[in-house]
Amino acid sequence: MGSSKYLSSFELIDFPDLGDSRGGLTALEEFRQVPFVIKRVYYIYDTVSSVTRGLHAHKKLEQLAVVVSGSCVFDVETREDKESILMDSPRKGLYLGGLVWHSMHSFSDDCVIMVLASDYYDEADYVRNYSEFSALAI
Ligand code: T46
Repeated sequence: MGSSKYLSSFELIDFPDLGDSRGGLTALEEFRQVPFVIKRVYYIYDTVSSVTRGLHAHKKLEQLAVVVSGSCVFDVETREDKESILMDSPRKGLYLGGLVWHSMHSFSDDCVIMVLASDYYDEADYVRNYSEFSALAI
């Protein structure tokens, strides 16, 4: 085990399906499906399939990313784990807790990513340099 002072974990969460014959419905509630207080919601759309976004970690921010339409791949990395996760359902959420290096790519044309975040936007919380991430993750 390392001694980083930062939370550093990711987890794929399956949401309950509340849909019926009329269509799908998924609900996200604070401290139920979402393991933190939601202070901000943003969404990414009109994506370009050949572009890679992200390529950073956060120091303290917790986030839950939901691909509400289409699909894309999240590459996620902590000191201990590294995975490529295909996000292709509005019933899946990817929890990103703190120091998780992540990037998103292979966007479908209809991809829309909705992200719930535990804090307001703060550029000082971003770690945009991989060497800095590696040093903080120790
Ligand atoms: C993340 C991944 C999953 C704001 O001003 N407010 C905001 O709430 C956000 C999210 C971004 N911005 C500004 C900062 C940049 O000037 O919007 C611009 C684009 O942001 P960025 O290049 O960081 O976008 P992505 O897609 O690389 O990363 C985003 C989030 O920023 C990031 O926190 O974890 O999505």
